[in-house]
Amino acid sequence: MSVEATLILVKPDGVARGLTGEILRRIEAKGYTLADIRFVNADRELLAQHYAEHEGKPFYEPLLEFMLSGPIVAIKAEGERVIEGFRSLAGATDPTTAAPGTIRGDLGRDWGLKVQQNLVHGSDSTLSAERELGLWFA
Ligand code: IDP
Ligand code: MG
Repeated sequence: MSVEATLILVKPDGVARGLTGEILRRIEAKGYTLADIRFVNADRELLAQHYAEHEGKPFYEPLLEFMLSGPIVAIKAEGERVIEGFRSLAGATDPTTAAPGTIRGDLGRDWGLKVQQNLVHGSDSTLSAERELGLWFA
């Protein structure tokens, strides 16, 4: 096993709903270390780089609008296998069907909007984690 670092974002819906503390609590309760944390009002350029893989998809523009709609809390978390571990804590992308016990499953739901407002982002690989940490903790 190796100690990894991952990028976690509390998206604008999570911050607006006052769930930042609950999400941090779950990360810490799992035993991961909070290595860095910052409040970010992201600009379009940062978000376009962050979500480059989704450019051209139907939900891309609404996703950027959503991510621009309010402050985001960016977290660098560390621990053994934290990348897949946090993805597991977060749950499936669609909060309606995300498993109970996960952040999205317990706290998220479908609000009938164009974008799935699913509270959190977590890097999905070591390559993504390095790239994304470089963007948000430049
Ligand atoms: P992930 O956040 O679980 O890794 P991705 O497929 O990387 O999911 O999508 C990035 C974000 O785009 C999702 O978290 C969600 O907010 C939004 N999204 C993904 N798929 C859809 C969709 O089919 N409709 C609306 N929004 C979506
Ligand atoms: Mg993703």
